[in-house]
Parts: sequence; structure tokens; C-alpha cells
Amino acid sequence: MAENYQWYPGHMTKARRNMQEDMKLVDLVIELIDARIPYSSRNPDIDSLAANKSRIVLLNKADLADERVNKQWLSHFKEKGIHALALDSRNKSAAKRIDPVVKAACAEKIERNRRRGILNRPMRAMVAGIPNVGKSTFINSFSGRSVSKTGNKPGVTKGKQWVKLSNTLELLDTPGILWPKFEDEKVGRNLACIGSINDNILQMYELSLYLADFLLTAYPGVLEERYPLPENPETGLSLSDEGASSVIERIALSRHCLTKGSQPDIEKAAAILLDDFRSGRIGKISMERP
Ligand SMILES: Nc1nc2c(ncn2[C@@H]2O[C@H](COP(=O)(O)OP(=O)(O)OP(=O)(O)O)[C@@H](O)[C@H]2O)c(=O)[nH]1
Ligand SMILES: [Mg+2]
Repeated sequence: MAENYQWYPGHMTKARRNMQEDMKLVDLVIELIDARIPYSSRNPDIDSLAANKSRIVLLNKADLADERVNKQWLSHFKEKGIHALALDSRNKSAAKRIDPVVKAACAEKIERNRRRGILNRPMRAMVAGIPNVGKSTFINSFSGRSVSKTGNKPGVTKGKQWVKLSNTLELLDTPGILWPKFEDEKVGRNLACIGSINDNILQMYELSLYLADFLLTAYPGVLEERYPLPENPETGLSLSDEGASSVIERIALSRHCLTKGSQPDIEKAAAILLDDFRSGRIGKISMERP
């Protein structure tokens, strides 16, 4: 499970080495990023690791992101000459939509092979992305069988396994795990908001304030819709007029979460807000725009 990932320098070195080894075997890299935070969930090192390879970017978990913003990201990547697709990986028929994108991304390589007289050699691809982004889910949907366990398991086969998907494509059955970029504090926070890095109880309240702040500004009205509350009788202010900390307090009140001393249980409320956001119950929301 993604929750078990701890990115110590040693792990990062190992992940990088694995990635470099696997990279030698493939023609195409299918890079999964999270549609809600395409910037924060993308590891820029992939650009040098996958230099000279055909590339596809998949905006995964697009079902949880803002459709309008998904479109903006797709045109952003298109402008940069990168083949991209927005996707809900759990949906098997949607996963098939990448077939023509693969052909387009590999067109040059296929043509080069043809000129050298190499015909019908399938393109070899690997799936890469940070933990929990949906790599295993995608591989299973795309291949139509259960080749890759969702979650993490020790004791995998030493030899590389290939899954033949069609006459034109073979997939490495072990996904490449990319390390997140934590250097920027905001990136770390965004990754934590979508649940792709450890929740630390102490930091959870702080994180919920960050998320509430973002939602109040970028998606006015969604919090009121999810946590209906009359205006504050003391101040006469509505939820959106009050700051993030009072949002959390009022979520606690609306969910009847009280501490033993009858105070709003803000830790519980913080967990509720984060959980509701991660599972899409607050709505389709994108935290980053191109
Ligand atoms: N809503 C939604 N959930 C998804 C999608 N793709 C994957 N998930 C869910 O995201 C979670 C993680 O998916 P995995 O496929 O295990 O992710 P992974 O990248 O293989 O994770 P690691 O093996 O830990 O690196 C699972 O609960 C999936 O059901 C998607 O497109 N939409
Ligand atoms: Mg996996």
C-alpha cells in the first residue's frame, strides 16, 4: 500500500536504478499522473530518465478532477507536443482509448523499423508513476486481466515479465515507481491532500486548513453544500466569510463531533474533510491548473 512508502534517500536510489534498468528495455513510457494535481504528482526526473523514448502522459483519476481543468491540462500537454489522455483507470473500456494514442506516440519508431525491414515488432512499453497514482489499476484494465496486484507485494519474480496486449504492444508487467518531489512545500501538501503520502495526525489539522483555504477560494460554495450550516449566530457570518479554522470547527459541529469537554473536535473534523475530498464527495476538484 502507498501508505507504507517512505522515501529515504536509499529507497530513492534503488527506485532510480530500477527505473534506469527497465528503461533500457522499452520503446514507450506511459507516465501516470494524478489529474487533480498534475504538477505535484509528476516527477520531472522522468524527462531525463526517458530521454529518447516515446512518451504518453495519462491524467489518471480524471473522474475525481474538475472536467474543465482536465481539458486545460490536455491542451497544455498538446501544446508542448506531448500525447496526453484523461482517464479513469478503473474503467476498462476507457483504458482501451489509449490504443490510438500509443500508435501516434510510436509512429516515428514504427516507421523507422519499417524502413529497416523490421515488420510487426510490437512496441514495448512501461508504466511509470508515483505511489498510489493507479499504475496497477491501469495495467489490469488495459490488459484486461489481473496481471498486476493493486497494492504492493514483496517477493516478485526476478525475470521481467511481458504482457502481450496486441500485435503492436507489449507491456512490462512491473510498473516503475517514481519518487515524489518534496522539495517544494506546496508539492508535499498537495500530495498529502490527495492521500498519496502518509497522514501524520499532528499535521492533519494543518493540512485540513490548507485544503479548506484552497476550497474557499477556488471552489466557493462547495463546502456549504457538503456541510450545510446556518450563518454563525455569534458573528452573523456565513461559512465562506469565515476563515479556514472556523470552517473546520463548523464541520465538527455539523457532524456532531465534540470532545469530552463539549468543544468541537477539530481533529475528527479535519479527518472528515480530507476523507470527503479524497473520495470525491465534495465534488470534482482540481488543485492545480496549467
Ligand atoms: N477514482 C479513481 N480511483 C482510481 C483510479 N485509478 C486507480 N484508482 C484507485 O487508486 C488506488 C491506488 O491504485 P493502484 O493501482 O494500487 O496504484 P499504484 O500506482 O499501483 O500504487 P503503488 O503500487 O502503491 O505504487 C486504488 O484504490 C485504486 O482503486 C481512477 O482512475 N479513478
Ligand atoms: Mg501497484
